[in-house]
Amino acid sequence: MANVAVVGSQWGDEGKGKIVDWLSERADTVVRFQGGHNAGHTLVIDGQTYKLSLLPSGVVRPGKLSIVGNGVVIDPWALVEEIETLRSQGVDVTPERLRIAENATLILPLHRELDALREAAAGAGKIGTTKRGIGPAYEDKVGRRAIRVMDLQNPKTLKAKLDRILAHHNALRRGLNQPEVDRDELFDSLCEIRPKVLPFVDTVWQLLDQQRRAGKRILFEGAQGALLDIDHGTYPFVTSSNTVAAQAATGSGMGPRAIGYVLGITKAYTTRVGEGPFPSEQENETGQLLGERGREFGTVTGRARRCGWFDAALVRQTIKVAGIDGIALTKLDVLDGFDELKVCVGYRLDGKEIDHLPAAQGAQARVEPIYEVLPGWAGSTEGARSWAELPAQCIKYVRRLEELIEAPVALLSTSPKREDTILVH
Ligand code: 2SA
Ligand code: MG
Repeated sequence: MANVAVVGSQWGDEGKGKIVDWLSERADTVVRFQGGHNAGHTLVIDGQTYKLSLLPSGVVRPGKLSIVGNGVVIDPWALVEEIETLRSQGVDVTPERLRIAENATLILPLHRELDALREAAAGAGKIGTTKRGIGPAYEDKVGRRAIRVMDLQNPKTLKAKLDRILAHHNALRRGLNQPEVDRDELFDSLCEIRPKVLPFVDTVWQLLDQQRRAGKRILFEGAQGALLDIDHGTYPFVTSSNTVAAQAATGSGMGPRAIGYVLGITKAYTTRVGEGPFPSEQENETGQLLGERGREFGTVTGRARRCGWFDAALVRQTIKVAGIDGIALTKLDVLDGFDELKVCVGYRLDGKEIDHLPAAQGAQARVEPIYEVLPGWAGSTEGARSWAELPAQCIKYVRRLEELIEAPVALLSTSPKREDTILVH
């Protein structure tokens, strides 16, 4: 089996956690390569529910190596809390099982504060972030003043690095009428957390190279979705990292040929959390029904997700920019019992028909969806474990989606349970 990268093909929450877990059974190593604890992956294994934010899904399985790559932004306090919660659930998170890239960027409390302050001040212009400090931490990374995991290893140079980052942030905070951050206090709190982080730190690119040479199977676990990508998403209503599959290489310290297959996780309808355009959104009974039946609430923040019909035009687009080879179609059972199902196949913009979402913010807000109406199916698909168990109309729906998105369905998921997965040949 080739090394697989799993990415979301919509706005996140496509059900990646379950699929990654399903695939991790067949992998040796699971790697996170972007984002931070803004992700929320729910895993249900043997009736036990695990909620992961920062750690790779492989961490709950014995015998797998989990890696947090350089492309991830790490809040060390959130990291330690997640490790401790897992330990209390009986998962032994040891340095044999988990490695963290020395060159990953740290999220500091000042990043979280800035994220929340900006959102509060933005009024109608807010992004709807998870307020975890993700954006401000990536800004400092690109601004070349970030504190990185390896800086915890060297307290002597850490003070000078803190002076540098605080010169920037304290100026910003003065402008926002916020108290300045005290260098020594921040230094002390980082020194307090460091013994809990340092045992996991490693030269991850080298470790991954050794694994590759030894023929180990590596699974790259994306967070969020392609429409939240900083370059290709619905900018500025996006997250601050690249969420497409190419980032799996950069964000873990490997070349593009390390990835053999890109699996795009795709929900059979569409959801989005936070602000921003959503052409097929249903702010009506349909949207409400999808939300209730699909239990569409954020893993991390508990926010209700906006819901709408499947947008094939958008997924066709993300399949291209994310380099998706095939999709895993999830939550098909949520569509059980609808008389008819609408699928967005393109848009109308200023009287013209277009086949993709334009890049301009104003145009994205103005497009009107063009729908194709497909018959629904009677009966339940929940828990189906073979193609033969699906109603004929349901198979037709899936086949039509494949045509519209120009990619094959490789996996079908019919419930949150790991066993309820159909491999499509
Ligand atoms: P941020 O915090 O800077 O990354 O937010 C920027 C935008 O990215 C969206 N975003 C997400 N959308 C869906 N799911 C996400 N993760 C959690 C989950 C969300 C939760 O998987 O359940 O618990 O609410 C996620 N993370 C970021 C966010 O809504 C903004 O639109
Ligand atoms: Mg999620």
